Amino acid sequence: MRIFFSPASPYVRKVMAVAIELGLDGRIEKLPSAVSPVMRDDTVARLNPLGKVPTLITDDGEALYDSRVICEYLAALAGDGRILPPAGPARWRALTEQAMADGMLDAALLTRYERMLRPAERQWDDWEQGQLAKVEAGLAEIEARAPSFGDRVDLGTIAIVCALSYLDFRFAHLDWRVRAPRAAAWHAVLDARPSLAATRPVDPNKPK
Ligand SMILES: N[C@@H](CCC(=O)N[C@@H](CS)C(=O)NCC(=O)O)C(=O)O
Repeated sequence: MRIFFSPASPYVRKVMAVAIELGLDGRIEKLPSAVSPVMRDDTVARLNPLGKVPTLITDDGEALYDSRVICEYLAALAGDGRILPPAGPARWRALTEQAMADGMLDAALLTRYERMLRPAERQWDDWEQGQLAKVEAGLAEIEARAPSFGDRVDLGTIAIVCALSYLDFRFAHLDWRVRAPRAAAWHAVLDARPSLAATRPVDPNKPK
């Protein structure tokens, strides 16, 4: 399998962490990408009309996206029932937590694109505030749920770690730990797990 990859993408991180958990990472070759909402990467866009990463090319040559579909595909390939429980309340909980974490990321990313890509005179503060309100509400929900997470490792908790780490990576000024101390303690433990430690975000533009 091959995956269009970015070392900074939290969605790619989620997929790669899941692949490591499932023992499938060695079967996935990383392909470079240069995606952006204002400058499409034609190589990616030829396979995924949305022009986004992650996009996975299966051994059968099928292009799969987005990260949620890829994670479900990898779980099915591995015959896994732990990362994505096959049925029942554990499945709906993992999928809902993934949707919440990915939604926080969608909002954070829109904010970042607004600030990094839109010309300064066209930027809209209310837009940023609206998106960051989603991030904050998600953070409050994670803090409320944190005592129940325990040592559960599934698609929901992996997605949440990726979302919180992305805040560290691109929104350090939000200082989320101050408002979510229980989530912070939980995050520190799960983020040190090999699958997540090996996939921490890296800014491709910063010297190593
Ligand atoms: N819902 C998608 C989101 C993927 C996404 O937004 N990826 C970003 C990189 S972190 C991207 O490709 N951005 C380029 C664009 O928006 O055109 C997923 O879960 O895979």
